[in-house]
Order: sequence, then C-alpha cells, then structure tokens
Amino acid sequence: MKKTLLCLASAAALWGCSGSQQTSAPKGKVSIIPMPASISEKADSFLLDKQTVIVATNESDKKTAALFNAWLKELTGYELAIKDQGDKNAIVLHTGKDTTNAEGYTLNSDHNTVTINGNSNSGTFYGVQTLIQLLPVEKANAMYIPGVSITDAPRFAYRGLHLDVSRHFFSVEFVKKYIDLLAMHKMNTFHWHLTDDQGWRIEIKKYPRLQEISSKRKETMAGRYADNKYDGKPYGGYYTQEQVKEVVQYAADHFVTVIPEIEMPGHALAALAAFPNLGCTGGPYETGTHWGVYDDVYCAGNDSVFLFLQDVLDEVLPLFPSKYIHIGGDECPKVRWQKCPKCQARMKKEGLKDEHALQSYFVQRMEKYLNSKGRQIIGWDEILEGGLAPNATVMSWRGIEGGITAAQQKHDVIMTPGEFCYFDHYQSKSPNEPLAIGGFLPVNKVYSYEPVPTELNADQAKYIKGAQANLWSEYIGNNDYMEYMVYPRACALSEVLWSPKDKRNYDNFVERLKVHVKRLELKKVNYAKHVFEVKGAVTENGKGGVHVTLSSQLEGGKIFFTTDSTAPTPQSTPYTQPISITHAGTIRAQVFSDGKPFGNEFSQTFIFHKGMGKKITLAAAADKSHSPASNFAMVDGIEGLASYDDDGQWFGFKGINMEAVVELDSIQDIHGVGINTVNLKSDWIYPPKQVVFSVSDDGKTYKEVYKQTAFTQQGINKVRGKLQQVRGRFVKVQMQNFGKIPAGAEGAGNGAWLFADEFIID
Ligand code: TNX
Repeated sequence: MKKTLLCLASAAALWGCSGSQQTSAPKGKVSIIPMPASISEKADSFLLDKQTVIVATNESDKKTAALFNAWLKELTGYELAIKDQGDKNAIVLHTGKDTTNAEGYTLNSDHNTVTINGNSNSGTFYGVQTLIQLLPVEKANAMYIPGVSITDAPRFAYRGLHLDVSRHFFSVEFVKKYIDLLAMHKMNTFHWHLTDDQGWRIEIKKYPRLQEISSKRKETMAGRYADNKYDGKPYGGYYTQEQVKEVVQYAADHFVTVIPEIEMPGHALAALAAFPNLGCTGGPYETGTHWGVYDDVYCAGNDSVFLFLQDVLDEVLPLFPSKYIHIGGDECPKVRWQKCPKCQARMKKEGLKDEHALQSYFVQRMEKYLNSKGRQIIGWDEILEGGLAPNATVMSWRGIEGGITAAQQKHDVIMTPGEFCYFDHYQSKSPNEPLAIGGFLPVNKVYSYEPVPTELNADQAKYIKGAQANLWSEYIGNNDYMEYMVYPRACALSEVLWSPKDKRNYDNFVERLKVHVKRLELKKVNYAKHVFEVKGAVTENGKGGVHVTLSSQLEGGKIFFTTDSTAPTPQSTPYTQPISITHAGTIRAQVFSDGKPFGNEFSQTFIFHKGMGKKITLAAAADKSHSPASNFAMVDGIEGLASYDDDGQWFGFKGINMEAVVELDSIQDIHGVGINTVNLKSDWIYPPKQVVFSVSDDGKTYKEVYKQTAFTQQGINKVRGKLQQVRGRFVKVQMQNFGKIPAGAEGAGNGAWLFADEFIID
C-alpha cells in the first residue's frame, strides 16, 4: 500500500463557515433557552436605558428585580431604579396567586413597557430570566428588547441537577454559582450529594468526629481506576451548618429547592471511619481513597445505626425546608450482612426472606422516621428491590426500568438514566478530552432525551415528575472541569424539561446556543465547545471514491487543515470544499475564531485502496449492536481501531458468517486483497475459521484467489493477500465464523463474535 501524501482537490466556494453572521443577538433576534411554550414576535421593541424603572410591589419580586439589575450592571454598568409604580419606560412585574401552574408567566414587550405577569413569585422569576435572555449579549449603554408576546410554563415539575461534593469538594462560592446557572436555565432543584464513602461533607454538631475524621481522606486515586495509583495528598472539606443555610437561602432566592442526600445503607465508609461500631465487622475503617463500591456498609442489625442516622437527620432537616430528603439506597453490597450475626438476627426476628428484604426494612424504617417529621424520601432505584417503601419517590438511574416499575406501582419518579443524564461521561470521542469516568454523552444525545417512557400509559406517565442530570465527581476535581462537564449539556436538558415536546428541535437549539454561550461567557462559565468545534464527515464522493466534508457551527469560524500530520494553524490550507482522498495519510483540521483555535481538532487517518467508496453488498447484516451507520464503512479507507467497541468501523457478526462483495467500475488488475479481523477471546470475539477471497468478471462465477486459516495475533489481525495476474470486477470475501464458544472459555456456549473491517482491494 502506498503511503504517500493526500492529493487535495482545489479550492472553490467558501464552505462550512457562516462567517457573515453577527455573534450577538441583534435587535429583534430572540434566542431563549429553554424555548418558551409559546412566543410571537412583534415589529416594535422596547429601548431600555438608564431612565427605565422596574416596578415591583412585593418583597420577592423586589429581590428578583435586583437579580435582573445585577445582570444588567455587567452589561451596561448601571442598575435600574426599583419602584412601586410606573407605566412608561417601565418593566412591570405583577405576581398572581395561581398555585396550579405556579411557575408559569406571560411576558409582553412593546415600545412602552415590558410587562411580566407571574402566576406566582416563581413565575415572575422565570419571566425575568426570559427577559434577561431578551437582552443583547454585548455591552452597551442602551439595550433593545425585542417586542414579544410570551406565554410560558414548564412541562415537568422537577427539573434538577445533582452535584457530588464527596468525591471532590466544591466551595460555597462555586455551589452558589452552580445554583445561579441552574436557575438561569429555569431548573428548580439542586440535589446535593453530601455524604459518600470518600467524604462526609456536612457538619453534624452532635458528632464532631464526622468533621474530624469522616470529612477527610488520606489520599485520592490519581488517574485511571485501572492504574490503581494514588496522589499521596490528604484531602478534605465540609460545609458548616451556617454555610448550608447560606446556600439554601441563596437557592430559595433563585426558586431552587435544595434536596440533601444522606447516603444509607451503602456508600457509608466515611461515617464508619469515625464510628466503626456502626459497621458489621467493627472496623477499623478508613475514609475511602479509591472509587467504586465498598463492601462495608451500615450494619442493619444494629439499632445504634438507626439512632445515629436519626440524630443526623434531626440536624439536617431544620437546614433544608424541602419536602424531599434523599436517602441514597444505591449500590449496597450485602456481603457483610450475610455474615453478620446481628443482621441475620434482625432478618429472623422481622421475618425477612433475604438481604434485599433487609435493605428494604432499613429504608422503610428511615422512611417512617422522616414521614413522622413531615418529609418524604427519594431513593435511587435499588430501593425497589425487596419492596418499595410506601411513600418513596424513585430516582431511576440504572436505565429507565426502575422508573417504569415505580410509576406502575403509582410512585413518583425522577428520571436520571445513565445513558442520557450522566454528565460525568465523555462528551466527545476526541483523544484530547480530560480523563473522565467513561461513557459517551454528547449534547445532541442529551437533547434527544424523552423522560416519559413509551411503556407507560397516560395515567402512569403522570408519575414521571421530571428528570435530573448527575454530576458524580470522581474524576471531576476542580471548578473549571465541573463547568465543562455541565455546560452546555445542562442547557440541552433544561429544554427537555421545560419546553413542550413538540417545540424541541436540535438544529434550532444550536442556533440559539450560539448566542446563549455569550451569556455563559458573561457568567465566566468554562463551557465545553464540542458543539462548535470542527467536525468531519467521511462519505462516498459520488465518483466512486471517498471524501471528507468539514464543518463547524462556530459563528465567524474559519477552518484550516493539513495533510502532512502537522498541527493546523491559520496559515494552513483554508477549507473550501470536501477533500477527496486519493492517497494514504492523515487529515488534521481545526476551526479558528479571530486566529485562535476553538475546541478540539479533527484528525483522521486513511489508508488508500481501489475498493474505496465502491458499491458493497453484505450477504447478512452485522448485529445491530456492532453495526456502523452503513456498509460504506467497510470501504471508507478507515481501519477499525483497537478500541474496537465504539469507533463506528467494526462490523460484528454474532455466531454467523460474513460475506461481502465489492463491485469495481470495470474489469481490472487486482494486485492484492485484505481484511482486518479481531482475536479477543476474553470479549467473546473469535478469529474466523478461514477467510477466502474470490474474484469474478460478471458477479456470478467466482474464482478463489487467496485463503488464510490462521489468525494468531492477539487483538487485530490483518489478513493480506498479494496477487499476481488476477483480473476481475467483483471481489468477494467470505469469513467463516468460529461457531460456538467452547466450554471453559468466557461466554461458553454462546455464538462467537466475528469482527471485520475495511475490505481492502489493491
Ligand atoms: C454510580 S448513580 C453511583 C455513584 C457513582 C456513579 C459514577 C448512583 C446512584 N451511584 O456512586 O459516582 O455511578 O457514574
């Protein structure tokens, strides 16, 4: 195979960059996130200047008006007077007493006034959030507010973001900013994950050892979990009760409810480190230093555990006015309970059939206590196991099944399925991403989320109260990285939760996001830029070959690329039209804004052969779970990588043979054939028994030209056959599946996977 440079098609019309558009919301352009339920634009607009007044008549609305002023001051340097009356050059806030749709509002603006009618104080607050988003995003003295008529209310009552402050601690200042941003997106719940194995983060005055011991750990895992390395640095932190009050008040001013989570019976190691008598074995224990699930949990047979937790809750409840208290309930291994005489005695006494029932006993006992104090519990979906506590709300995180089951049992549900709501997952497959826990959840996937499972009928669907994104902080150790993980994915989620389902449109969202990120910049949010970075699409070029189309949604962005493996700069070739691949090499591209690189670069390595972009047919389709977007991926010049699972290249066939035919343009000389396959038995992927290539002039009569029966390489095996004096138009490859996985091996008895990618014809 020739490894020379890519030969590039010449430059033509500017492609892929919308360079002429403005970066700010010009007068009259409306870009609100989340999209209001109903909006109509008028011809005129309101001119806000120093003389404009805000009319607010109750305490809450005056606080809301002050929040508007704070935003305005950033943009203009001035604040507006807040008055009890006024009808000209005024922003008038009215608040009603509608408790059925309390968060709704209307907003009307024309050249005279802006009037916001909130159904309640929270409605007025959301109206003001919308007004803020009607302001331009660039600094000026006078600001045009487009004339609009908006009627708006949320689709879901529960619109949440979670923050794990145990694995890594976040300051009060950061938490306030987190809440501020949440409210800006019309979200209303902050789930504060305060305790876990790796740190207890809330002051409990009755138990100072929680502060002294449980809030600290001797060191922290460094790098990947599998590396099992530690940083050797003591780590700690907790919020005093005064600080907690401050945060809760701040949240209330932003119409955000704070739900504290005190984890039980699992994820309790930090507490056990201070109080070893609360564990089954009696310890000694140490606050967790590595991630994952620990076997040592609260002893369910020991009444002191319940008394301790009740004491803790007695101090927690007065700090948090929320109706809901989160008691965790997830990932509680039962191994200690199985061996613990106290737990076993409890099971016998209470007639509990197994340890799941014991967990259920634990949760129900705590629920009773909290119900007696006028509170309701929320728990992760494991609280369904062994029987659901009578009044519990379920947070469905291990997929959506827990949510479906709970709703069918007439329990309220908050959806947080990992696939759509775990913002600790990667947002891009770029190798330049900072280390994250795993997974892949780009913004468009968040946006595509539909919280009400189709399995539920209309009655059951009412129990889906909303959804929440979770920010587990094992790998998210600082403020910047946290913001990077949250935004703009939370913008997408806010629209899923607030806007009517039929108003959602991803392309339109991205258009508004282009403006919205300027607001995030004003707030100094370190948002992730993947939506706007350069993307490359490798497709068939219409002429029996392959080309790469580059694009970026960045306003005013310009794309430059290289083909010699050097990093692209504004001095590299400007991208003007799809780049045809005519030789092997690597294309690297980057979008620049004002000469500065924006987001990750695009990089793609190609091999080159004559089958590329040619018509290909597969006798049997690959298994859905390992099937690239189209058969073209078999002849796109891109070889499947060792990260065979999710690079969109490998075709996986479970238990069946693979057969493909490529049709060239004419009968011609064929100097070589090849295909790659994988030998990774631990993952049930077996090399084929044999690979046979044959060639035909007419697509009917084939002649075998190359055969291979041994594939000894661990991982990727490259099958390559050199041919002499072979001519033909149709080239066929047949790969014989290994068959059933033999006894004693991983996955024994299952049909083996056969992997194939890039059918090469030279
Ligand atoms: C599972 S989600 C957990 C957390 C981890 C998270 C990492 C849940 C209820 N438990 O303890 O931090 O995975 O994604």
